[in-house]
Amino acid sequence: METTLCIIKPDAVKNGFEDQINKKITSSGLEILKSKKISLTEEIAMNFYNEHSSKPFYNELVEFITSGEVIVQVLQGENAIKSYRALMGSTNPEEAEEGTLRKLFAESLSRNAVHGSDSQESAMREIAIMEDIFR
Ligand code: 3AN
Repeated sequence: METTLCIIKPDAVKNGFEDQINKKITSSGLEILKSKKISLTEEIAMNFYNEHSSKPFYNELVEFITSGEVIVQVLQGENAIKSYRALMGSTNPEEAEEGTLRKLFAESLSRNAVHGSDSQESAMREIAIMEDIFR
C-alpha cells in the first residue's frame, strides 16, 4: 500500500467543494487516512513549495496556499500516488481531462483546487512536513 499527500486548496474550500472532492477520492478506491482543515503558515508553505523557489510563480504559490483554509489529507491505496494524480488531472484545468478534479473544480492554473504528491520521494517529504499538523 502506498500513501500520498493531498491538499484541497483555498479556492476549492471557499467554493464548498470539500465533500464532492472527497467523494470522488473515496469512489476511486483511495482511503482518507488523515484529514485536517487548517490555515498553513508562510513557513510551512515556503518549505512545502521549496522545489519551486526559483520559479516566477513561487511567491504567488505561497501567497495563494496561505490565503485561506486548506484541507491537508493523507490518502492510502494501491498505487495511490499515480492513481490520485490521474484523478486530479492536468495542472492547467483547461487541459484537464473530463471527470478529473481539476476539470470539475479548479478555477485556473494557479487556483487549481487540489495538490497531490508527484513521486514517492515527494510523498514522503510532504507527509513529513505536514506530520505535526495532524497531532
Ligand atoms: P502539479 O500541482 O500538477 O504537480 P507543479 O508541481 O508543476 O504542478 O506546480 C505546482 C503548483 O504550482 C501547481 N499546482 C499550480 O498551482 C502552480 N503552477 C504551476 N505552473 C504554474 C504557472 N505557470 N503559473 C502559475 N502557477 C503555476
